Amino acid sequence: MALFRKTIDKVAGGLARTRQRLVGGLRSLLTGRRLDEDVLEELEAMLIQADVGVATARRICDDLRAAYEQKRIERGEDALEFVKTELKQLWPECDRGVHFADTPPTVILVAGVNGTGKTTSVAKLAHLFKSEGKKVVLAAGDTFRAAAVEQLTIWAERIGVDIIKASGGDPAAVVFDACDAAVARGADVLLVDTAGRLHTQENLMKELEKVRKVVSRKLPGAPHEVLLVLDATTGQNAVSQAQRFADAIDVTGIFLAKLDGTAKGGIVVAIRGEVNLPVKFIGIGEGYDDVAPFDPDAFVEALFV
Ligand SMILES: Nc1nc2c(ncn2[C@@H]2O[C@H](COP(=O)(O)OP(=O)(O)OP(=O)(O)O)[C@@H](O)[C@H]2O)c(=O)[nH]1
Ligand SMILES: [Mg+2]
Repeated sequence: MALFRKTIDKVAGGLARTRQRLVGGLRSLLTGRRLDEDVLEELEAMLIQADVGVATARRICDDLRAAYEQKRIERGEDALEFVKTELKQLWPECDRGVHFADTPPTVILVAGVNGTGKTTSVAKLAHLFKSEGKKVVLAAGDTFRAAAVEQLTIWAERIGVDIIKASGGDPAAVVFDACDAAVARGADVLLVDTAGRLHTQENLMKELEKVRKVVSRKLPGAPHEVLLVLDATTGQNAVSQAQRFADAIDVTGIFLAKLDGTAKGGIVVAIRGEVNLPVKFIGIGEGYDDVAPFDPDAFVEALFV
């Protein structure tokens, strides 16, 4: 319970913008009002503006109208509590935990479009796993962008984890070496950073497949996770990126970065509604500690604190 509270407080900091806009807006709309059609319409618009998705916004409003007509709720203030409960119910039990290997190392590939926050998210995961007592090794699989290896090296030093870099420019070769190093060093987790790419860049998508193949040949069962990093500030774009990447490669989960940078944090809801992939982690700042496993209850509580 104390841990849950701590998570809520941490996530709440990162959700300040969304809370101010969405929950602040709902509060001032609903306080002292009856739930007439005008109010319901405005409420629906606010949910849509927060990017929860049109269908979900409509459904919440329909449920709210029904509850009002059946006198299950009466005051506008009760509607806020109702919305909160409805939001929590959007996520049935689903597979949000990390799939760890039975025999370490667990290999996690981190992929996504340019600039979404992949390298920072790798650092955050490294820190998170390290703080759980796991030995972490990073693979600098972005051999494309000049400063990428340097950027990851700085994170590795700050966090205090090993990093495997390449001499050449082939990410598959780096990952090949990194798998060996992870085994030799008794690592629990190998995190692989990759270069940014669009799902339409066929050669780069093939490169990613090659990396995956190398990993699976070296370590049967690997990669155990392929996390797609999405930038929450890009709104519905993030949703379509997720759909396209999921079609192109086997994504196992989403790391939703930069939630702190948007007032449209409802995108978490839209991803739930429109993409058949679990959000496993959220990024809520630029520091390596600005990360939390995604927990719907904690998320909604944090939104409404
Ligand atoms: N506010 C905020 N900024 C973030 C978050 N995650 C990443 N960033 C910032 O986003 C920018 C890009 O982050 P990177 O980790 O370099 O992104 P990337 O996907 O590795 O970029 P490429 O390798 O160039 O494709 C940096 O300025 C990060 O500090 C986050 O959760 N919140
Ligand atoms: Mg990067």
